[in-house]
Amino acid sequence: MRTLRLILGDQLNREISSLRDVVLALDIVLMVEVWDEATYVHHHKQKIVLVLSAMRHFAETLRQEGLLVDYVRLDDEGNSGSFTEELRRALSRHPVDRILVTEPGEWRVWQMMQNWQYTLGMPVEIREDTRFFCSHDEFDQWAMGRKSLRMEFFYRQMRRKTGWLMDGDQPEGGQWNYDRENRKSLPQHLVIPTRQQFVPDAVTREVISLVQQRFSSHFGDLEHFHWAITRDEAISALDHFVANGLPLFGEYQDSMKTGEDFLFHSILSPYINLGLLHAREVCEAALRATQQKTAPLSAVEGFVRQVIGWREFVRGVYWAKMPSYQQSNFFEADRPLPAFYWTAETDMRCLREVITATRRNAYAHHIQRLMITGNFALLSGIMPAQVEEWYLIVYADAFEWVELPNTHGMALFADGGVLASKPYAASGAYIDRMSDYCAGCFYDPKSRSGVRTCPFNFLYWYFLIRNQDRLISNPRMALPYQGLARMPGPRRSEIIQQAGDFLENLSISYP
Ligand code: FAD
Ligand code: DLZ
Ligand code: SF4
Repeated sequence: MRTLRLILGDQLNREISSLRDVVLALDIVLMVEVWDEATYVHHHKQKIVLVLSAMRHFAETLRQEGLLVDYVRLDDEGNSGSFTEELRRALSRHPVDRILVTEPGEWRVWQMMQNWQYTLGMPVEIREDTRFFCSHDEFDQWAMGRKSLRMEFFYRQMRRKTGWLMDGDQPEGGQWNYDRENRKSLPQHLVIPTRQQFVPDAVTREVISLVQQRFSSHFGDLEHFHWAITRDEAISALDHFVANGLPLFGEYQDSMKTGEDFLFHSILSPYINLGLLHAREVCEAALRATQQKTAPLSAVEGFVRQVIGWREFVRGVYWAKMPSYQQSNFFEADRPLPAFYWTAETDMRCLREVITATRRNAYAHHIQRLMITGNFALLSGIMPAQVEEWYLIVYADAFEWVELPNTHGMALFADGGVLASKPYAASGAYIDRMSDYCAGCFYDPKSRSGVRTCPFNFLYWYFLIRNQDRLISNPRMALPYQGLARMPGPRRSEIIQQAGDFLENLSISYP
């Protein structure tokens, strides 16, 4: 039997299930660069370069192994622009008996695949994506009958399953989670590791000029393209992180600093999501650091939790709840996304710094995504669909299965608490404590009235006032609502006035 094996742009791993049992010199491996995938949202230019160049390099490694690879480039004559039509064209080039593919990461593509057998008139086998620790069935079984889904309990199941950081049935060191030790603000003179930068080779340079020509209107700079493109480079990035970032990863995970775009974060998410690195090998590298005593248990536990906890958990929620998941809008947020999310032109320094870095790197670290751009969108009542589209566009690691639950559920609480137990809402005081942004800002996080009052402060209280009926019964919101109850009436009115004036101007600025 001759098989046409389609490999998608985020399935760039030799262990991918669709390449299992591949027959050399008989089966055809098909990889296609298609316009639809580059434009279903207008991805950051660096993301398009990363995906296309990594695809081209991966195809070459398969060829070197002796596999028959049929590779369609974006600017090849006759390229139809879609997965379905490229499969149809490939079938006319290759007489085969069936099509084989690994399930996609995104619901949108899954729906497309459901029609292939019928529209292409060819048997289609869709295999499970075995790169994840938890299958869809296993997640559904874990979720069944639970009143609420909480990452912490799911994570413990994953720890038991992998046996990582376990002492029999108990967590190593006596605690499941060392998050309490992970909330330090950054000492001023701490030396921060430099990001490992990869120099674009000839293939990447060719893709860069293609993207400059064809996607010039997309968001983002290309001058600072330093991503790893091959598996070897990605392994080097992993080693660099384990040696330099991991030891202090936990302690300063929630910190933010002007001009330091990466701090102690791994910058590995695009590689794991594309398949250049396997989540298992990333965790194993971190675990070796505890054995070799080059990183403390708290840092390694914190890192492993992100990968086998959060990453697997959000994927589970996505597939368990789609497609209705993205329809909810718990706060009935209806404000358009402000223009400064694209231009970075705002006097709010925290937002300006994060959005500028996002444009430069196609990256922001978690706390910037959650507590700066996400927090502002939550407090201001920006439409979930527009915020979600922004997050899907601007980051190199953005794929809907991981972006949507993080944005819709974690940052915006638009799912009403499916994913998080309370909204991550914070005032300027939090940002002032965790960053140095406020020091150079036009606004003052301590001021209560006047033009320099930090917008995060009145927006925070206005958010609580506006959503009191929705949130007051949440036990985790008891403290903020006690604070609001103590607020004198005139102060409350002042906040409503300040927030109203500010938000009115914000809407006007939408392009
Ligand atoms: P590190 O801080 O070094 O963490 C290590 C690894 O853990 C990451 O590489 C990633 O694989 C995993 N991880 C950490 N946190 C999460 C999380 N919350 N969900 C899933 N995996 C996690 N991550 C994406 O991969 N793609 C996205 O599109 C994406 N969108 C996000 C949108 C919002 C609003 C928020 C709040 C978070 C989003 N995240 C997303 C999660 C997280 O912010 C990124 O994974 C992380 O910042 C990537 O940088 P890093 O590799 O340096 O991560
Ligand atoms: C993100 C992306 C882009 C920009 N281009 C392609 C492409 O040309 N060909 C391809 O196979 N995949 C691409 N991708 C990744 C896909 O969007 C991704 O595989 C699906 O969203 C499924 O998760
Ligand atoms: Fe952001 Fe307010 Fe601080 Fe300015 S003062 S950086 S707006 S939190």
